[in-house]
Amino acid sequence: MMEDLEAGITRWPAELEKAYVEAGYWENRSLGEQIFAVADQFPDRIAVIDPDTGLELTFAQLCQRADAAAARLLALGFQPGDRAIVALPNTASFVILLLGMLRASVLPVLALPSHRHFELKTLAIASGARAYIASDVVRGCDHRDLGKRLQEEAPSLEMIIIEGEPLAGQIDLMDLLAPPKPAEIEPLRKRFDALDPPASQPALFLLSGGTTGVPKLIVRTHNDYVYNVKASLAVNEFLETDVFLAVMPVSHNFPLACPGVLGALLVGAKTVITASPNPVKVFPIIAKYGVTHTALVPAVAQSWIDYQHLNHTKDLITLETLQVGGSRMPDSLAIKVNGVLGAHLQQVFGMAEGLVNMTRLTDPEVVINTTQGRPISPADEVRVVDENYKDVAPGAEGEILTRGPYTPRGYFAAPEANAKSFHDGWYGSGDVVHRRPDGNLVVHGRNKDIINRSGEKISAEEVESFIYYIEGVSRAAVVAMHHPILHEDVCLVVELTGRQELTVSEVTDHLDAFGVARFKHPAKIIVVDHIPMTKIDKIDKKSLRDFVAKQLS
Ligand code: AMP
Ligand code: DBH
Repeated sequence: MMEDLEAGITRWPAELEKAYVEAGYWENRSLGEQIFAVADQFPDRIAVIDPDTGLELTFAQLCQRADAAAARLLALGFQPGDRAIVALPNTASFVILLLGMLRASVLPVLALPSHRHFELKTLAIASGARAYIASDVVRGCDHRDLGKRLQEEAPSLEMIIIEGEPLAGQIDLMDLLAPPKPAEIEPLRKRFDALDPPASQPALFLLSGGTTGVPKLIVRTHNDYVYNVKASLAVNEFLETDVFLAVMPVSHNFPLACPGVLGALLVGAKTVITASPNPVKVFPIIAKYGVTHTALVPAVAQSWIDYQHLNHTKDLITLETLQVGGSRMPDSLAIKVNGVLGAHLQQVFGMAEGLVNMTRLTDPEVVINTTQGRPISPADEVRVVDENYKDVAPGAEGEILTRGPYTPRGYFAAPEANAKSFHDGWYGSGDVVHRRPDGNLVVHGRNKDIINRSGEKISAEEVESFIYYIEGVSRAAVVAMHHPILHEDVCLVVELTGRQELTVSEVTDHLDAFGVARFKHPAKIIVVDHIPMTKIDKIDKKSLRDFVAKQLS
């Protein structure tokens, strides 16, 4: 129920909430209601295309299915405010389900299909989710069995909802998402219009790629999330005649809401949603549907550039704007985007916690190629501070702090994490930046113990905690190492006692047994006599990273 959630949410100060409404940042209209209003304007336009299944839905059909899904969710026993973990790959089903959940005020906890037992169990416990919603088999992982196992350990998970072929006792997602009978359409519409939630309520939960072992959930309210999307739309210059390609996992804030799928829905434009970013598969899709905009991580942008450079396809003629973000885009890669892909680059430095920075399409080339942009809203506040939270001199490097109308004031029900990451209402992402006189930010690195593996954030501490269970490991440190494609990958440095060796495959088996997502597994292990320590007896990650870089060069 909604009331139960409130205790876990840190709200903005009341006077600021009022100011955000008065300034028009917060419209007091829910996300679902706004998408339905757009659909009423353009009922016959195509809203979603899923080239992998061939499904195409107009705005009217999408909304009808969403209302039908909402009714079926309530019939299953869900109540407004209940949570369900959604770990679907990129399919049209995701979009129908998301809108259906918005209509029923059942809150999606947006997880990844690559998450495994460990992540999902912790998420289920942290969110109190009543259901796990996934595809039957994704890249060799059977989510039906995974769901069964999860239910044993996370008692809140009453329902497993599966796209494909569910096991006995599990619910078929297709039954949930099927179109309503014609006679049901109007009554369903009336019913869920009447249940439209206040925009101050949570719309969904995003995951933070946090620094601690505990997954951090970010509650995004209708008011703040709609504004996130609309401010992104304006800066991305995405229009109703454009076509958005969702090809990075849409559970991520970037392809979902910056402006992403939700942006396309809110302007009445087409979304093409597909699972593989492989250029061999995706380039023909771009050509077929006339894709104009998409959002990628640098590693995927690199693969597109390499492919196009070799093949000189004519597939990208309609592509106008390529957003790249999630991890630092090397300047040397940025420079190639326009020449090779024929699209304008927009660098995006954002976070599920809120603040989104973008370069502007009208910026000089040098700004677009060498900076990560500036805040998308005039109400975003950014400070660059030293280790004592004092502002650094203009232009100097420091850690970024931010607050604003779409940057929540705390994680969900996580006082300890909040004490670390929020300072007097300012969110500290741990990114080290400098701000240029023109306001653009350049990301130099980070003061947080994560590995950014092609946009997926991995907590070093989390991985280390599992390594200590391996027999003979007396000290373990996980650090980033350079990877030519992913830019960063996971390296494990260990001190061993009573054994000489530790192999990658042993560690992988070990982490698999704990159900840790594969993308977090170390790709390289270095055995040392002594892991360097700081004066206060903590692992010296900085010198360890330098050591690893030297070892591998
Ligand atoms: P999360 O909090 O999991 O949403 O991840 C957000 C983090 O991703 C930021 O705090 C940055 O560390 C990183 N990030 C996102 N975009 C960029 C970018 N364009 N350049 C460098 N780092 C980025
Ligand atoms: O990495 C991210 O989380 C991210 C990247 C770009 C993000 O949340 C965003 C834009 O909004």
